[in-house]
Parts: sequence; structure tokens; C-alpha cells
Amino acid sequence: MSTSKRILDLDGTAWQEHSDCIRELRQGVWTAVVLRGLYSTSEMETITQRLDQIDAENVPPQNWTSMRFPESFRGWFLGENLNLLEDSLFDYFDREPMFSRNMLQLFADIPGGTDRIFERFSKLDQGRRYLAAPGPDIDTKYQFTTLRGHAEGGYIPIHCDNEQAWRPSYEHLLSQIDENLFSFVLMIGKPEGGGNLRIYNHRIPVGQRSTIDQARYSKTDQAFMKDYVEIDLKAGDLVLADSGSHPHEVTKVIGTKTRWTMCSFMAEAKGKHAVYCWG
Ligand SMILES: O=C(O)CCC(=O)C(=O)O
Ligand SMILES: [Fe+2]
Repeated sequence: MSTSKRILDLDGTAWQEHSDCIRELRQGVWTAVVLRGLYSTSEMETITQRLDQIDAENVPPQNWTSMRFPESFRGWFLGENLNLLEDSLFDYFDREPMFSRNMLQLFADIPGGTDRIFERFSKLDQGRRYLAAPGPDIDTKYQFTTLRGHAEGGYIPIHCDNEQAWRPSYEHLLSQIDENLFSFVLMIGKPEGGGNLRIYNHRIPVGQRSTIDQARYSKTDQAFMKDYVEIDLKAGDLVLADSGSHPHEVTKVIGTKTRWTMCSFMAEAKGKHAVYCWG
């Protein structure tokens, strides 16, 4: 089936008819589920202004930890991306409370704040709870998301998120979760052009790859490169993607407006009672 037929695009209250669509996404029925207008344009304008303001100060703000994508991607994070962390996760969990406070403050006057996202997911996943993945010690947890900025010319090259599970920083998390990762992207600030999530119509199930090299090699198979869909999100729209198994990328940002997104990786908890999130 073509990829565009495997995108579930839900406007308005249509999501109410799909209380099982995230399980379907995990099972490969859908490549992606799009939730239109989860936040209003004006709510996202407010957040964009705050993020641009943080950026304009041109020094990593004292209270936010920030990281950079590899230089050529022209992107950066507020909060810490697990994929780019060292295996020891030194101090990472100590910084989580500050990250959560910053997120609360950023969304302070937006009704429901970021809980709006996880409450909606819960309703689309038969009531399963969505929460930050628990850390190795009692009372610790993973940072539940990251905010990302991409400047003009910024992009993310083709990859599958399941590859990330080979990184040493996942050692503890992997003992808590099912092996198939999925993710969401909320468009906060839409660039003038480009910056679309492009998903290829090709699924590489977890069991099919036993090493990161195999995963990388499969991306060089040109057969699937012409068959893809680009998800065009407006500010306030969100996409859930089977990004663990589907090769995907972010197309180059056009124009000087920063592409601002919020993005979490997710997986079912072992035991399947909940879904764990991290940034
Ligand atoms: O920003 C996006 O649209 C996708 C991000 C992504 O693929 C990733 O961070 O793994
Ligand atoms: Fe990804």
C-alpha cells in the first residue's frame, strides 16, 4: 500500500473515533497519525516568541541545559537528547527536575500545558498512561522531551529511531521498554519553507536487524528512496510516527524563521501497562 494511504490524518474531533490508533501505529497498520490543531496557532505563537527570546540572548540560558545536533544539521536542543549523551548519563537525572520546571513555565498560561499531549495520547491508546520513563534510582526519571530549533539550511538525515537503541546511553532504558520505538513531533514554530518530516514507505522491523551496521546498510538500498510521504504540519499540529521502523528525515529548512519543535521518543513499558517517554 502507498505510504499516503497509511497516514491517519485526524482533524477536529475525528480522533474520538480512533481510541486504538496508537496500538495500530505500533503494529504497522499506520505509518503515522497526525493530530491537527492540538494547540491553537496563537498558543504556538506565544511559545515561539518565548523560544526566540531565549535564543536571542545568544548564550545557553542558565536554567536550560542545551545541546547541539552535529554541526551540519544546524540544529540545537533545549533539554538533553538521550541519543547524544555519554553512556554514564552523569548528572543527567539530577538535571531532570529543572527541565520539568522549565517546561511548566514555558507552557504556564497554556491550559493543560504539555499534559494536553499525553492525555490525548492516552485516549488514542486505550487509556494507557503516558509518562516520563523511570530512571535507575527511585525518584529519578528521564527528561520527557526536548525542544529543538533548526536554523535556515538545517535538516536531519535519513535514519530509523530504533538505531538509537544501540547507543550506550540506552543501556538502562532498554531494560524498561519494548524494543520498538515510536515518536511524536509537535510543530511549535513553522519555518517559511521546508523542514518537513519525510517518511519512507519501507519498514525495517526490529528483529530484522541485529547490528547497527545492518541498520545503516539497509538505508543505502535505493529501492525505497522514491516512495515517501512528507508530513506538512502547521503550528499546533502533531505527528506520531512509527519512526523506529520507518526510515525518515527532516528536509532542509528554508528561510530565516527557526523551525521549533517538541519531540519525544516513546516505547511501551515492559508489561505494557504504560508508555514511557524521553527526549
Ligand atoms: O523533527 C522531526 O520532524 C523528526 C525528528 C527525528 O526524526 C528525530 O529526532 O529522530
Ligand atoms: Fe527520528
